[in-house]
Amino acid sequence: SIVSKQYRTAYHFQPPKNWINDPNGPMYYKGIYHLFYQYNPNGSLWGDIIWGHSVSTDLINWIRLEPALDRTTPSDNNGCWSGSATILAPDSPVILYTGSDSSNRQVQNIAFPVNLTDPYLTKWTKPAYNPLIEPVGDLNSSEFRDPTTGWVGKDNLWRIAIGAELQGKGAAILYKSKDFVHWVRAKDPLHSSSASGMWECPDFYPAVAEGDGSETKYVLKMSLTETGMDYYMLGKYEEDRDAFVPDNVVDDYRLWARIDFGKFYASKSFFDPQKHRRVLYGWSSESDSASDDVAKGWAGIHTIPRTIWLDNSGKQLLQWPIEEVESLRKDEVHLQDIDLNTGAVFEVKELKEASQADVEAEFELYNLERAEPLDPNWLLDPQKLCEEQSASAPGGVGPFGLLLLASDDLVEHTAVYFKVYRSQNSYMVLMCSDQRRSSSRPGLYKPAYGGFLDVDLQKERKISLRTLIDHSVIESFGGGGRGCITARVYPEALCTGSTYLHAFNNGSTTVKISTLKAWKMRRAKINENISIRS
Ligand code: DQQ
Repeated sequence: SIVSKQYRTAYHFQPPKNWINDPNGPMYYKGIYHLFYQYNPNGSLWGDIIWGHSVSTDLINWIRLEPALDRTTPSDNNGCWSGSATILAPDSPVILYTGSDSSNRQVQNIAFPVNLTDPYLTKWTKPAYNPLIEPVGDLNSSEFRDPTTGWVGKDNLWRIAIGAELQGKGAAILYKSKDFVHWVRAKDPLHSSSASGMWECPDFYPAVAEGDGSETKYVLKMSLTETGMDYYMLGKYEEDRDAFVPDNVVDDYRLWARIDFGKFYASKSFFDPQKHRRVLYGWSSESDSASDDVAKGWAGIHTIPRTIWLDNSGKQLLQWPIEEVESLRKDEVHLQDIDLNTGAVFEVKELKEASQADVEAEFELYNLERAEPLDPNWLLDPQKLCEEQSASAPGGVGPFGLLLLASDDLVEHTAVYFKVYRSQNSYMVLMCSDQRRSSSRPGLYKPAYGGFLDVDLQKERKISLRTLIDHSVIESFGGGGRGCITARVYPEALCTGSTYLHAFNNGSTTVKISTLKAWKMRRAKINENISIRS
């Protein structure tokens, strides 16, 4: 079984021990970032869920506080589940969260900070009038949870959305309130769709735009229980009807845009007024077994916070690790103009510690003529395509990319790579993260993840890849943040030896690494101890 400390992260968020899942209630309040999270204080499997709480001034180094919400009342004694923070007025942050009540119904509760002069908002209190919202009428009491951050309409009423399944459809149910305490359900949901079942952890917000588009686009994000993945839609918010209207309506969730193609779920965002950006976190669960998690004494991490914004075309979101993570970089390696011919495996020898690193590579394509034709059916299942067209299978333009956390004999490695396909008059880029050879340990979940990226190769024949490597985490950003893949891996080499970084090309045309920069990453200070008590 896995007992090695080598799989713990050095700069990804996790508590000192035990189980964590969803990020909850992220906010910036009076100079401090707050992050709450689903936490089991009693072990490393899901259960007994309460809200852990940490604070930070840079979103990278975190101080652990006492849990903010515990299972103390009839409306939450079976669990303090996911929810959000809203800052109602300059001096009043509040939390809305789902309680699993004494009858295991999902109800919505409120909590307030006890002492607003405590900058860390250490202690929270729940009023006796909880729950605020109960699953009545056509609501299913086991499919009704995860309230969003509130927003105010032109009529000055507060609004929130709650994840649900209504008559077999995924839905974000809308509620309105004058005082944030008394809530009335709107006649229609903010949005619902028969393309999927239950929506967990909905998130709804105006997108921060790259250009200055005249019309504000809104984002509706949902987490699907049926796939364990996060999806989003871009669209309009019609305020008079209180409806989100997606730009594209489809009847199959496989056609929805994805926040991340990999092991990434229950993400949540907040607007950071200090840096004028929207910041997103996700939960990445383990890919080892439950008995491994018991042996390790911990399970679950949060991804590095990402800035998320709308690209110039208005058609997709882009994501990039927040700039603060770069403060951990040291020992820069800088390579330029390396041709990767067919079959090339090029070791980046200068990177001495490949298990805790940040790598940025840019691949230049000389020739697109050999790109293989795209079968449109593949668009529905890129993951299967990554399985079939593996990194070692010879191709036309690609597969090329990086081999990460590789053992010295290359028997263990995770391949993160691209392959270019021809589709009508343009090109489509497949991005894959293949974990199937990531470890020789038994009992691990080792899928190949993937998705298509919308990179305009006619304009610029370059594809970039950024990867954050942190022991058991490989978080990759393709095409400048057009596609993200988070993966969990447990190489034996991390425990028995060193790990290495290589670039490779198994396409039939040469690809050039125009630049490759890599850094060793310092350890961040994350939740090392409870050092603040109130
Ligand atoms: N996790 C929470 C729920 C949420 C689910 C319970 C998503 O509130 O729907 O821990 O991972």
